[in-house]
Amino acid sequence: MKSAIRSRKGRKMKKISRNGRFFFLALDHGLEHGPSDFTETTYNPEHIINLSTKMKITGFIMQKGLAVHYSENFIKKVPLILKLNGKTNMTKTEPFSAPIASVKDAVKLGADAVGYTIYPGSEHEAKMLETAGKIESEARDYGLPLIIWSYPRGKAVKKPDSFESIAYAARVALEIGADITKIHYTGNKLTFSDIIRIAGRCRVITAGGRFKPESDLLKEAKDIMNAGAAGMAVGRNIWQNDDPVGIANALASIIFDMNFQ
Ligand code: FBP
Repeated sequence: MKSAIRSRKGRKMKKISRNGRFFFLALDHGLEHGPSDFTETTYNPEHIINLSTKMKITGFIMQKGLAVHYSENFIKKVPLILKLNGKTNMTKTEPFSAPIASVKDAVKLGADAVGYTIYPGSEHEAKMLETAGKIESEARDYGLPLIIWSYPRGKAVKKPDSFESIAYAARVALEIGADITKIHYTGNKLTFSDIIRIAGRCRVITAGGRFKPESDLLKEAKDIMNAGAAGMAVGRNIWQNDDPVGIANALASIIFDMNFQ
């Protein structure tokens, strides 16, 4: 127990948090979904990357390619969270997120944390868990926090959005040793607070999901934080908004400034 607590403290969480909470901008969709998520304005990654420095975020999630090509635009102003694996949505086979960057790459690129996706329930779960285990050890050696995207998926997972599936996925992230897990919101404050308890000392943040009206997004953010979440990581609902900085900072006010019971 003691050594687990020590190693957890060894991770440099401060750089990616404010008031103990997290708010990350996600822009790894170019790989995950392709250009269909973007518009003529956002096709060029530089547009959002440059705006990120005006957002009250505590981390910017991207794949290695964007970090390699654009880090000079934001590094030292916005903490980098390097996503170490990914997949396209062109294949319709059992989900597998392939490693495309290493913890060493993250260190060389000046990252402040690393992110890794697992799909609990997939036929390829074993491979993803094995790599997650190695990444957890390496990230700990470098003092880098590990964020696990834990999305239950695959043909064996009949109800990926159910309480049971999401709770199990969150717990898997704790068992791997993740500092933070990024999961989908259940849509219900009460069940979500149970999930947060099930994840224990692994902090829980949520993905933004498909674009939704601002009022729905802000209400959801309040509910998620009220349930006891540690923050959010949002992509499309920020950069598909006509005012990405405005909506990001409205979310930041909820995440960082509001008191939740
Ligand atoms: P959003 O906030 O846009 O939902 O992004 C969250 C995210 O997890 C991204 O990090 C990732 O690129 C994408 O969703 C994966 O989407 P999918 O659910 O289609 O696999």
